[in-house]
Amino acid sequence: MKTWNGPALPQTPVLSPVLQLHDTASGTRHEVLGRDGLVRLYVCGITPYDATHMGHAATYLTFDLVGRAVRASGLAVRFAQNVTDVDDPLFERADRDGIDWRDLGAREVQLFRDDMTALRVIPPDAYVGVEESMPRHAQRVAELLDNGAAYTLPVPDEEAAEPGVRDTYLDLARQPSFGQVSGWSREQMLDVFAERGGDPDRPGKRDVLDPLLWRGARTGEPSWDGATAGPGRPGWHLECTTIALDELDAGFDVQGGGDDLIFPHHEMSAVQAAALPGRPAFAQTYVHQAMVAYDGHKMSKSLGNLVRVSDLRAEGIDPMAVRLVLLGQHYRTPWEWTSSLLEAAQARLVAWQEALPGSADAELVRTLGARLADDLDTPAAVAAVDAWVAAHPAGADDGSGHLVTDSIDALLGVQLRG
Ligand code: 5CA
Ligand code: ZN
Repeated sequence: MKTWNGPALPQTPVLSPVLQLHDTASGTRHEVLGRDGLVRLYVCGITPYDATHMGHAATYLTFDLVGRAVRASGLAVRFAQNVTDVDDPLFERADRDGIDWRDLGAREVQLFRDDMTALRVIPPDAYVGVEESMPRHAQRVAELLDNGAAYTLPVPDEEAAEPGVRDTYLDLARQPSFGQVSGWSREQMLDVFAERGGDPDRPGKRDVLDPLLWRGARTGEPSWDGATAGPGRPGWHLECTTIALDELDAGFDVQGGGDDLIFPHHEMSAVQAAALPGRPAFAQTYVHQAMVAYDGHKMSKSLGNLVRVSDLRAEGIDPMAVRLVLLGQHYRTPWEWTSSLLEAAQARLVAWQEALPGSADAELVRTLGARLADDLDTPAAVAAVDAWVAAHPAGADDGSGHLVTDSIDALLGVQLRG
């Protein structure tokens, strides 16, 4: 898929320390060192049936900062992201609104691109939708069936689009690595499996938690040629298994998303990779953004308690103020969006712009790099700039250059100079 236009990235001559990130799977910190100077980053993309809200924005900003911190430590980044453009929520919303699901997806993906551009989020190198990558998903299912890692169940006659169609599941009992990403107990898994897209009540499954790899064609639902698996469409987790391995290769560095993806999505994406021939390793580090709430609940498209990036843009709110709200929060601490946070960020942006630091204070730049490398401690980085701005009153310009503004731009993604 087409991505979006990336922001210009100023060069900052001051090298930051190696990025350290909290890994969900081990519960410890990992150094993001990459291989041969390259860090491979996969971030789960949107399901495009409604507009980007602040929860999404927080998640994509967090991984934008991962990319910026990695670059600041002197390494290169290869960044891949999927788009869940074939899934039930899209079909349901399109039905409700009487529009074609492809048109709905295309419209919302375009809005996402515009939101990401406005927020100065660096685009992925590979932005891959499910429909455009369909044969690759079917191929993975064939491989899992061939090596005995998967099994099929007949689709009930009253649902089947044609006689003989089958659903395909991964047989978790054969996968010793199951559970290693989340570290959750079976009880915890069962608690959320159904509400997060699982089908524990499907008769005939060997284990109620077995993830759906391929959904056999149903009457009234779009379907594609699944070779050995028959007509149908891929299960959600398979989408990210396939795209991450194809675009980044085994053992890539970071898998990212919101913490609502820890289980089942990231757990299943990883175990499905481990079940493939050659048992390719999945991610080395799993990084999760805490949930952003609004009106006392997780901000979510399904609940409808949304603050949309596009609505704020339409109201004329400077996207850099939105970015500053997000930077003021640590990614691993849940928080709630409020209008007073936005007002404070707008005031901060004005203060930073008015100080217009025309300076090459390398010490501040070193501090910013160090705070970011410290598991993305953005609140501390923002506080360091605040302190610097307070010590350099409006108009102060020591004439030594633009290292400070360039670094705030490169490291935090906040553009202060027009
Ligand atoms: N398409 C899948 C991933 S493959 C998906 O989860 N799409 S999504 O549109 O529902 O969410 C996109 C990203 O935003 C995911 O990483 C999700 O974890 C994150 N996200 C969703 N709601 C919130 C929220 N309230 N706070 C923080 N992150 C959120
Ligand atoms: Zn995903």
